[in-house]
Amino acid sequence: ISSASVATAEFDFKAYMLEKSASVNRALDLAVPPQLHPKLMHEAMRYSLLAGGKRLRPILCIAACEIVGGVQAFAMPPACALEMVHTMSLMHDDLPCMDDDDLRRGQPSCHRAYGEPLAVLAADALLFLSYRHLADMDNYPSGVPPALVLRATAELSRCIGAEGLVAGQVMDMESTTDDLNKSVDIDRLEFIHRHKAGVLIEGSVVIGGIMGGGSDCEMKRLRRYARSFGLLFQVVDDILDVTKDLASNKTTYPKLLGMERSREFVEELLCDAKSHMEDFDPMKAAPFLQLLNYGKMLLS
Ligand code: GRG
Repeated sequence: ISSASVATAEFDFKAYMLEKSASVNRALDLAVPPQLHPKLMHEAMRYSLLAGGKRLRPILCIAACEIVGGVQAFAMPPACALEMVHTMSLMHDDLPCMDDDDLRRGQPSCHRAYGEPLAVLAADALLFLSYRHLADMDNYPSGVPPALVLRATAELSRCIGAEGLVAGQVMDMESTTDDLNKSVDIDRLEFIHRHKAGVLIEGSVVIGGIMGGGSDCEMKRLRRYARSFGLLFQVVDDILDVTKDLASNKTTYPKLLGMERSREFVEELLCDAKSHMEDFDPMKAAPFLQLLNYGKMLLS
């Protein structure tokens, strides 16, 4: 038995996720003060940001900082910034001009609770707050080099804009059609998944690695892990949608590849992601390995 499997078996994943998400929630609560004017806008920002959610991106960011030898406090401001960006992207995604969703994280979506104009503006405000929070050196313990924050800022911008989230969303919108002759092919579906979900997951891991002072070699391994994990996360989601009959006219991996090949693809991504964790300290790699197991467990 390898030391990695011993460490993974001994690691209490549930307790880890609960403890990390509680720290992230405390930091997010402080990051958006409730009493500022305009009051309703701040209320809407907090309504969406503090509504729950797994806090996957901030936790990946903190875990990546720790795996390369950094401490949680170095990664907390970018971790919060990542969750703000993720939340604002969900707020925009829920709008009537996009997915028109009534519910998000178990409560009425922001535009349902506060109206469309305020939901747009509260999401915009969260996007800019994310950069302010990331760039403000007062949010870091002393000794964090501003150059790392600058690198993290560049990485975040790359993930969000025309090469990242927004590109994935545009491609997804262009691909949503009832016309069966205009079906989405596998390359296009992979592009959408990698950009809509994958890039922010990759950014979370990479930004954590940057804040922890990871070496070039460590950063390469972290990025590769995150790329495979990000796609795995979406293929698992596709399989679950089809299994639970939620996919309707959505193009999914099982629709294009069949269920068996999609499950094999999940295995391949899992093996690949695992291989990039091999040279890290097994105790610190345990959350990354357990997240992969968790993804696979959802399918069993
Ligand atoms: C960034 C300016 C800007 C605009 C956003 C609308 C849009 C452009 C992008 C949409 C991106 C989107 C909705 C991607 C889906 C991402 C995803 C996998 C959501 C589910 O993530 P979980 O499972 O959710 O981590 P919780 O609620 O747990 O955080």
